[in-house]
Amino acid sequence: MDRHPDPGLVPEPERRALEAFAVELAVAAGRLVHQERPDDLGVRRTKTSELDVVTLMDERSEALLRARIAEHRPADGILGEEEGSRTGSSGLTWVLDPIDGTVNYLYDLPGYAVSVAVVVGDPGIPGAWAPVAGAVASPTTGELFHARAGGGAWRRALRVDTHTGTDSLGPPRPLAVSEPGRELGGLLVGTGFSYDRERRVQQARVVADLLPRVRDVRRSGAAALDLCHVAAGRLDGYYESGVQAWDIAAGMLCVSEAGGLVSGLEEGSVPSPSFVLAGGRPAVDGLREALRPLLLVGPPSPPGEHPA
Ligand code: LIP
Repeated sequence: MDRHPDPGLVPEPERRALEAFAVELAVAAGRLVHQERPDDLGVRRTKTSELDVVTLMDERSEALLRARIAEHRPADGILGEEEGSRTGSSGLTWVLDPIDGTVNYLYDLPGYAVSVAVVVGDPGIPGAWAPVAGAVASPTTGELFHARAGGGAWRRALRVDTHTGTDSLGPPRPLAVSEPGRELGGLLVGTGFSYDRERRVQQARVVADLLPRVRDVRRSGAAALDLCHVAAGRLDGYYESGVQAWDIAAGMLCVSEAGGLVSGLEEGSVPSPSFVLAGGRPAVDGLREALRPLLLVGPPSPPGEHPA
């Protein structure tokens, strides 16, 4: 297997067509989850922990995305957050987060999105895949972010007309990461917390150390949007442990096409469920230097016990 797949091997006209299809998919699913959210939305089931919830609309959104991909691109594989993977024969796989920010959505908070990416390689293995094109639709804030490898990253106004059920997209505006330098004190940093309570103990310890040293910390609840906000220069950096390929595939392409860097904890490493770090290069360097010693220490002592 190619451990370093190159999205540039997909011809530019095909990349452009894939980006347009990713946009179409994200907008359609974004409209569905925005317009058809039931007032009495509840939790249908839980996954990795009792905090990791699935709603009816996560399932409906993924079903819509899968049906359209099967209809228009039957040879492509699919990896979706709710229904898992289907192998394809084209070498391309669609990586779908039908609602990123599900807990926001459950509580009717606006910070959720539909994230759609198409990648080369195996999205189940960190470092064995790379995004070719992607789109993130944020229907409540009326924004669409999209990118293709080598084609730049873009933001467009997204208006969903709830009466007619039609969407309109504004003109594309280019995205560029911020350039605040590497000094922590000047950085507005996004992060997120796991559904695993044990992992949150370490995440709380890390953020407690970082918070007094940076400009401030934001926790939006949706990694795809955090990455798009980095791409748009609205956050100087973002880090999180515990995110999956479907959370980050489209957003990380937006960051890299906006002139930024997305990596793992070590310099030159790839993002993985254990860690993702994004921003302009100086901000990433500054954050890595601060976070590395915090993340490489052992697990915290259980409550009541004190380390020597
Ligand atoms: C969410 C991520 C977020 C993280 C949440 C959760 P979901 O994904 O986007 O960054 O902090 O714990 O993993 O479950 O809403 O698709």
